[in-house]
Amino acid sequence: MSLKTALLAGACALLPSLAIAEMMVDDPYARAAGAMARSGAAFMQITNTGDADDRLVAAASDVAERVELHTHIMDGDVMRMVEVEEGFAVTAGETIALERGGMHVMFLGLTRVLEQGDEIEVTLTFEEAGEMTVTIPVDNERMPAETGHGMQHGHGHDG
Ligand SMILES: [Cu+2]
Repeated sequence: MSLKTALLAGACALLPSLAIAEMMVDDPYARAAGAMARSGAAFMQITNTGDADDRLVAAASDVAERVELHTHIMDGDVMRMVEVEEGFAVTAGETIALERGGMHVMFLGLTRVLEQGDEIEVTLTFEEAGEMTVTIPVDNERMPAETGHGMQHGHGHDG
């Protein structure tokens, strides 16, 4: 792992045959519930376009005192959100959806109001692909995706 990390950091461009994880982020947005909100969340699709399995292990942003990776679990009849210490697996060639009611990037202790139309920066850390900073628009008006691949008909979250 340390050798591979060193290679990725230093010379992956020179070693095209090395198995690498490359991440693409689609359709990101962030939201907070109102101007008084102490917390918020970010949602997006993450695709591993490389040929090595990878894992989102951390996220960071200056908009919050703490940024965690969360998901929702059913606790009896109640849906609860919990931190996922081990992060979210993103298998080679797969796309994972961070969405309402599922996996998300959690902002705890907002340092500023997330206004509609603002842009925030979030740095995602992947085990193999390393750090990636994403600019994410704030969209407090966006409705949860309830049809299609939503939770109701979903295939579960394998994160
Ligand atoms: Cu959360």
